[in-house]
Amino acid sequence: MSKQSGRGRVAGLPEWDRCAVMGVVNVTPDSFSDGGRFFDTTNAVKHGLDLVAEGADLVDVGGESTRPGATRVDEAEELRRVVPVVRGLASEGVVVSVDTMRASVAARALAAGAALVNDVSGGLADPAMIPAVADAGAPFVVMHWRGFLEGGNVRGVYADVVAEVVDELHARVDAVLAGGVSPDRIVVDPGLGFSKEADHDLTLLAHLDRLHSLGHPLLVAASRKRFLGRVLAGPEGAPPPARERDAATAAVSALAAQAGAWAVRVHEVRATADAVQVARAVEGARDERRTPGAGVPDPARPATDASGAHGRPDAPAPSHPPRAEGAR
Ligand code: PMM
Repeated sequence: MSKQSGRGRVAGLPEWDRCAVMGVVNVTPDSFSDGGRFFDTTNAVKHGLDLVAEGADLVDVGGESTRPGATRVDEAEELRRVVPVVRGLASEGVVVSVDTMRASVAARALAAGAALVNDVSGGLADPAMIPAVADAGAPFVVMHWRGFLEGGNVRGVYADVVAEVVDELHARVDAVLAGGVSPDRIVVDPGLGFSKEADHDLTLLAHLDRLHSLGHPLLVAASRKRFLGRVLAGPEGAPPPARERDAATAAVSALAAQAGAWAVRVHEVRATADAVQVARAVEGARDERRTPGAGVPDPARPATDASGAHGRPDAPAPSHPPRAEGAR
């Protein structure tokens, strides 16, 4: 099996014929790379629709910044930020993911039409999260997390970052399964930048195959993160600001797609949509050589729709919209 076709699928979501693109809508005043830009419902919904038009297959809506040192937003405020945006996007047929550590927010977002719960704490921050996801029959992203980041990166000490992240994720997946979430609805994520230094992030990216050993589809969320700033700055230089890391992000998207990631989570969608499309075409050419007649994928071919508790039969055709000749 090729690496790309080994990316797996998630029950309850559409099935894409390549690495999926998850666009980010942060409905926050303080997220590290786009805080404040989409802080009201109308702007946030419009931004989500723009991301879909640029090639996002699903849109991740979050109302709480996870940057180090951020103070937690209270539950009522998180609900106020997230639920109307989820409802607005879902009503337009967008496949919506909700980025939250709170069970109550996850449940209300699912009721408003979200199809996936993305919890950066992997169910650790709120003991009610796993039962809520299990009750709803929703797909669940389990990210590697060692706790809230107040007080510096004290938890970011590893003897072998790959082995420890894999082991700790394994334990979380076991807990999620024990809590009743169905195995075919679990996605794992190494949690780049969370209690990790730049070298840890790079080492994890170099060993995505080891994360595949967990046996669940893999989400890679490198977008604009600090380690990319470090790479671009070189040993002595000053890192470029977060919003100047999109080309580097797209490079990671291509690498992740090539390594068999199920999806990549990004702020700037267009370049990543191109990156995963190219990765798919290269994979198709490799398959064609192995199996004459298999062919390069037709970019206009819509992805297969999957059925399931949270499948959205009205989801937009996930292949990226054809771009006008000479548009860029
Ligand atoms: N990173 C951020 C937020 N949500 N979700 C997942 N699954 N994985 C991540 O690495 C992740 C995430 C960081 O915040 P941002 O939205 O400002 O990039």
